[in-house]
Amino acid sequence: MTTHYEVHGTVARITLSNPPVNGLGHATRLSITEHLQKANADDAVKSIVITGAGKAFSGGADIKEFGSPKAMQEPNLLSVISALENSSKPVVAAIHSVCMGGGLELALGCHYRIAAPGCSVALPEVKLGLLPGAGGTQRLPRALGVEPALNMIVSGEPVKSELLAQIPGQKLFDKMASSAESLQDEALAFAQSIADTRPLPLVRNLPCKHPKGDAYFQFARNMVKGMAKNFPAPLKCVDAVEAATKRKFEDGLQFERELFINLMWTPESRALRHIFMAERAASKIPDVPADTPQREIKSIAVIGAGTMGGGIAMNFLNAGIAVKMLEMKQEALDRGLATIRKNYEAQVKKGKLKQDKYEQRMSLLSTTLSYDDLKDADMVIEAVFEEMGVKEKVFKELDRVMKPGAILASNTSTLDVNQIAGFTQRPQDVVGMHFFSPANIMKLLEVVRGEKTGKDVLATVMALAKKIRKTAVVSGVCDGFIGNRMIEQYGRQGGFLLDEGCTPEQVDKAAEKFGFAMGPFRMGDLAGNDIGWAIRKRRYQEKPDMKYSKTADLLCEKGRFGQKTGAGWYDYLPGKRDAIPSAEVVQMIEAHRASLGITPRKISDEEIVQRLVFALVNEAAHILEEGIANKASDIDMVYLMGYGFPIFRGGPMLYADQLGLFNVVQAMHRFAQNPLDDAKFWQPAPLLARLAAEGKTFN
Ligand code: T1G
Repeated sequence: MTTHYEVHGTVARITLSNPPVNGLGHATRLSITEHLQKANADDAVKSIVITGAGKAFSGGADIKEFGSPKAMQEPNLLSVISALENSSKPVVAAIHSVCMGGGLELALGCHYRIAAPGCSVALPEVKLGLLPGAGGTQRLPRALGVEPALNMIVSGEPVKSELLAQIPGQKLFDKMASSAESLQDEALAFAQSIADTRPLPLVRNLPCKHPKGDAYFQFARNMVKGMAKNFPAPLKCVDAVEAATKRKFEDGLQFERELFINLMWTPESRALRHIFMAERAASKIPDVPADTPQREIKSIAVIGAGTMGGGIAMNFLNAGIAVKMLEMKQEALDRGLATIRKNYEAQVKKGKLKQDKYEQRMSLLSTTLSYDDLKDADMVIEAVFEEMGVKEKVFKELDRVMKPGAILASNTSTLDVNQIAGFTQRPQDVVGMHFFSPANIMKLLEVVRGEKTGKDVLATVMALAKKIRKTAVVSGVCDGFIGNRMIEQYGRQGGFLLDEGCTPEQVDKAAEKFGFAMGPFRMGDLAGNDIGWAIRKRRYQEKPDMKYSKTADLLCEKGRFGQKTGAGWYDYLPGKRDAIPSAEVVQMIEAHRASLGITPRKISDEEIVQRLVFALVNEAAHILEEGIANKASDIDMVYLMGYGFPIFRGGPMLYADQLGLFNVVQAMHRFAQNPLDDAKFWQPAPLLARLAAEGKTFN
């Protein structure tokens, strides 16, 4: 049973018990109504308490049920709430820890609510591309007031229970418990005290008005329109709350239901729900059990105080973990320290970091020039120059000095982690931790699993990633791991598009209209075109038959590396980052086309986007079938968190699924006909071809 039932004197208590957060799945909903009936049928019972076991009152509807018939199977949440409202005996919700979404809606259907302080209260449905679908948009404005309710519903952000209780005139909480520990006893006593009070108060009967109705909602719409770009749900939240002030309760409820069901079917909601589950699934590694013992990490060493080393160190300082940073020369250490200070001071200036917190973090940071000082660290992360010879020297030193059981991690972005592990006598302790620049900002962390990397090392690193608030995705060892291997195909298509008739600006604008934070050429100018240049030079040696456009090389031969040299695919005014289309670059491209005898053609935005995105999808399908990535949703997380793929599209794999893999493969066959493209590359990866033929999806 997913709820417990017990009677204390004349009070029946129904306790939700559906770990991890008392999600209101069908079994729980059914069990609530059965126990409610039982309490109402028992003459000895005069009043009822409903509460949640474990770490939540309730985290809301069971997201795992979404899209399945179970989500709407009776008793659905509306029916459960209606049963609570119509109970002949008073029902008191005893709220603690987490009360979110359908959990709050359920509490609003009770006659009374008592809350413990410190409880996170939210209607976060908008973060899933939805709106509260079980009366929340109609009851919360009545209980809390229109404006505070609308703010909560449109933002989806949690508010502490004690703050809500202070809102003048609020009817959300009839009583605040003095503590979480005393909540249950106080709830029983409260339930006893109101047992004979009639009529039973119903939130639905409370008035719901706003003094400046139309003007206020117009203002609300204008505010929301700005932040809701690409997402339909926030504006629908305004519509639903406005309905609460203008329609009878039942009509408002019906209107809310229509809006909710429509939003449930939007691609944006599908994307946001996919991301919610994908982010949590990423930390689960198929062959590493959740209870795998972890190594204790109390102190970290970072090798290299450059941009990456400094950013990496900050992640751990922010999580309260001591860091010892090593460099070869004092001035490099001083520079690294100064950069960390500058980053923190900027946050303090913006009011994002308190001075005492800043000082506390800096107190956890120490530096050294000697490897011997690192011997007590529980883990070391190397962030030195991306060249195997340098890595070899570092890992041989680490193997010499680090204590047994220390984790030896490399921040390499493409090099072979197995080869790096081979420089040590302890390959089981070696793992890749590929941070994305800027390392203290970007959420993505690729955890690169070597052939011999220990399962406890993986479990430790994945847990540590959560602690430093990173989204960690496990990758196998290949050139470029997951993200950089895919972005290489994306960049290749960008080059071909220039050869065939596009300007950099046209390609970027098409990609940015699709929703990318930045198109391929603006991104190259930001990251530095010389990085890709170095990789291509390696490629020309390793894979001489791999086809590339020469435009990027021509650009680099002119020293146009991007913002850092004041010119790249675009021109830049000194000290400015605005990308200005460059006549010189356009002429360079045109001259190059002419030298190849290419007659430029008009290429549609649709073709540009399909070739860029399907290149990602096809390479990702190879990555999946090679076992480099464990699941398609991991690849979506890499691209969403590390490469600016539009959130509202859910990632390249979900986007392909939503388009239909059959259609993706059809387009690839068309691209393969183009003599200026790479027909070999556009052969669908076997996994993609099979899924498309079987009418299946990646996710
Ligand atoms: N349903 C099912 N599982 C859930 C869940 C939910 N609502 N919320 C969390 N989980 C799982 C999660 O997948 C993970 O599982 C575990 O719980 C711990 O989550 C009609 C339709 C509640 C604040 O949007 O914000 O109600 O990975 O790592 O950091 O209007 O989870 O362990 O297998 O996040 O302590 C609205 C979403 C639903 C709340 C806890 N509710 N959840 O945070 O743990 S829509 C939400 C959260 C709705 C009605 C509509 C957080 C949390 P696993 P976690 P946490």
